[in-house]
Amino acid sequence: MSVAREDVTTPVIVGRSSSHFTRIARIFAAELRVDYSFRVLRDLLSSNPEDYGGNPALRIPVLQTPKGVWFGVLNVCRELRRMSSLSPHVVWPEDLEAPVLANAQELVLQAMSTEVTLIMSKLGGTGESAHQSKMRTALTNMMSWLEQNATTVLATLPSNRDLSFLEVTLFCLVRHLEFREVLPMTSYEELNAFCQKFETRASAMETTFRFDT
Ligand SMILES: N[C@@H](CCC(=O)N[C@@H](CS)C(=O)NCC(=O)O)C(=O)O
Repeated sequence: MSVAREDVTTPVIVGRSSSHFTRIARIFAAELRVDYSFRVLRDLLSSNPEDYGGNPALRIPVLQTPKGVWFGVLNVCRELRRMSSLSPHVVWPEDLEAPVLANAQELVLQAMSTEVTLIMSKLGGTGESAHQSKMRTALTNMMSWLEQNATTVLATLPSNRDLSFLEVTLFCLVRHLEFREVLPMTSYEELNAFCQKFETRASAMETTFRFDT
């Protein structure tokens, strides 16, 4: 189903229930109490930008609103914040001034992208190349860094925050690595403890990863 931009009165998130980038947007929408309809991208191998809400990068999530279309999860989350009638204290990437926080955000987003590349190359049907094996090493290194620094990261974030882009992305990354069986996560104790706490939020419970049917 394709939704023309002129017809959008309720915001539309284009994505997949199995996508970690999409889940970030949906968690933000739930936390910010922004209603939306969800348009599932059925074929991740489609080369038609229309299937991706018009995103020429052929990536999800995309947010369509009466104002326009938003590509990329950070843009989507920022627009959801502007649309919300609530005023929670949200910590954004540019607020992360301590190196441990800025580096954590960088590594979380990089790990998410590396994971996407590993999954997509598997979907493409090729065997593991030297570059893919390097990416797997990088992914493991990044997750070890995040495990070692998780306690400091969480203690350094502003204590009066309601929500942070860093925590939402970290949560979606860890749970997705498990869900897609890209990396066993049982030995990452600090990250698991963080996720167990984070997933008591209604926004996390409502957006559990699943494959769309
Ligand atoms: N920079 C984008 C990346 C989004 C992204 O990589 N999404 C994945 C799904 S989780 C995707 O669209 N993959 C399709 C592909 O790699 O071809 C963002 O911030 O939203």
